[in-house]
Amino acid sequence: GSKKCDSRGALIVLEGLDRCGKTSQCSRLLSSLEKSGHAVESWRFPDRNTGVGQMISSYLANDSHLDDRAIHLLFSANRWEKRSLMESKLRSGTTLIVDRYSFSGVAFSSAKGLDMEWCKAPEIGLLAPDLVVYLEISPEQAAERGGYGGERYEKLEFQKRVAESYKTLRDATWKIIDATLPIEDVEKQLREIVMESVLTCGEGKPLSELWP
Ligand code: Z5A
Repeated sequence: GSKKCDSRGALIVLEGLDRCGKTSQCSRLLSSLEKSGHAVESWRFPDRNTGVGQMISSYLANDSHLDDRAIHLLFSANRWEKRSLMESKLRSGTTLIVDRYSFSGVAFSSAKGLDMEWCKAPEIGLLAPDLVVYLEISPEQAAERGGYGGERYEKLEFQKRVAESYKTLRDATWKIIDATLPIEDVEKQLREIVMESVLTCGEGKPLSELWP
């Protein structure tokens, strides 16, 4: 018979447009999983705390200019510098809730006109999420939430192109939640989907790599 892997944590990724509510939902999910006794951490990309992350942060704040391909590779490198820690956390049983991942990398860079396959290439070999949840909202509705700051990508026209890229990128395994529902309703749907994935990983689902 086939040998089962050990129990491990789940790699949960939340994706969506700016203002879709990912950050709010990640923190709610974190506390609900903690309360039910799970080992869990919440992560986000870009991780602005690393050296690479600081370059990304200054680019997003329009304090520096970088070639489209160069910044794409920095976003990817920012995930590569966290890969081994990610793997050891998951193998030691910690579930990771991750706010943005490789799909953001591909969606935002291809929205600038870069070839999608070129964008996907540097992500090959990163850990594949066990679950991708897309919080769906139209760019117009997201803009109405206000709080678009001065960061580089926070413009309606660009967010429209990002939404189109996400449409091309997503596959049948993604779970889509209507992000315009009240926060509590989104939270409830999200928790149910996530618990299912946490359970499967606890039962020994093997880790895999991008792109499946
Ligand atoms: N980027 C990239 O290009 N390449 C990459 O590889 C990666 C990222 C990883 C910075 O990301 C930018 O980097 C990002 C993509 C690009 N650019 N954009 N756009 P970031 O993580 O620093 O920023 P962000 O994720 O885009 O935005 P955010 O500010 O963290 O937004 P959010 O997490 O989606 O939303 P929120 O803060 O939870 O909620 C937004 C507001 O809506 C807030 O006032 C909430 O109270 C409200 N809200 C939330 N939920 C609801 C509901 N259900 N109803 C009504 N109102 C709600």
